[in-house]
Amino acid sequence: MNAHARVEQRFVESDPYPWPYNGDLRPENTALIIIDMQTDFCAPGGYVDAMGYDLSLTRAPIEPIRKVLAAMRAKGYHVFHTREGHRPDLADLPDNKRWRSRRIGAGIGDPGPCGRVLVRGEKGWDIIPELYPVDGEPIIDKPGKGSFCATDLEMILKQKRIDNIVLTGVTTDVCVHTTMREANDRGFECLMLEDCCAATDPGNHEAALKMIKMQGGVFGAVAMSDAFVRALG
Ligand code: C5J
Repeated sequence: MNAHARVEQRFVESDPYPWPYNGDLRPENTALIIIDMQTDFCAPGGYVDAMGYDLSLTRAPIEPIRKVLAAMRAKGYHVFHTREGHRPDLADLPDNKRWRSRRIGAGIGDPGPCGRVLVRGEKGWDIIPELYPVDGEPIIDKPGKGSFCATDLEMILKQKRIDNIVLTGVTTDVCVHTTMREANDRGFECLMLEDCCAATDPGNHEAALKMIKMQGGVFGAVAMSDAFVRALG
């Protein structure tokens, strides 16, 4: 008999290839990242609401994410959360980001119904109760769209020997896509869960999914959450 135990391969039914590419899907090497499911992005009185977008779009992934989160927690997978936000003194807020947001009536750093828009520590900046982190789940505070820019996410992922990243949250075309691109460039194997993400424009959501699948999966693969949960066994 072979002295080496045979390692079971596990794949998710996904597009454009069964994910992960090498079948090495285990709790030890795989992390769920829930991106920016904050009041500012998906509840009344926050940043997205102030911009006048339809909150039912960014709220649609809450229930599918909740199911994936429960399944992954139960099986001991890594879970990370991110929050977009700036220091109260706005030292990390680029002038052009503030200018652009003010121009459309949702000034970052300005007072709003949920406190100062996208400012750390304010009510609007907090993660929504349905998806609140539990002890031991790293929370990455990021000033930009990508979760790797000006954060310690890469260091923590490397330290925990994580190879595979499952992306969820909002918005598909902005923070989730930027994070996926950053992760793919760093060699992480990425899966976006289609129904666990949303954009403020449905056309952008669809386009963002299509971009991932080009060139044989240029940024990774895309799956529905039920297929993903099935693959966890
Ligand atoms: C945006 C994000 N859209 N979380 N942030 O400004 O996607």
